[in-house]
Amino acid sequence: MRFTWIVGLFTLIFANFAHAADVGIDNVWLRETIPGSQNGAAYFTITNQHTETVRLVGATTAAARVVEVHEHVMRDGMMRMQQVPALEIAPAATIQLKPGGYHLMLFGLKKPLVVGEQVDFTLNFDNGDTMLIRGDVRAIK
Ligand SMILES: [Cu+2]
Repeated sequence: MRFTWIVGLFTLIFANFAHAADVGIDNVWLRETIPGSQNGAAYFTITNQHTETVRLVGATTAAARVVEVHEHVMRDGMMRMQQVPALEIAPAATIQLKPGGYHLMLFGLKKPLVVGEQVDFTLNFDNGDTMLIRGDVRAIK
């Protein structure tokens, strides 16, 4: 029982190290929660150091009920958000998730996000790889 748990832990750590060599994540942050809002957004910079295209298809966090990859698009003269089924990062490419662009959308926050807190996410890629990342909650400017 205990042995199994330890092997599982090592597998998890190894998987993350193995993946970290291929995908670089920098500057993970979230917006502090606007009073009354149940939703949030997370941003980071993702770099593909792999020789093949990497596709980010989703994420999970204990901090929210649902996480989706979103983009902003102009439609009928209005800026709107919509889900991106897969965020494609070409080999050697870097994509910045930022306000007004791509972001992780958090629906159904368990509690308001307060400046200085940290939030963990598991990123899910289309090949079944996962990656743990941690972000800081920052003030809205
Ligand atoms: Cu959104």
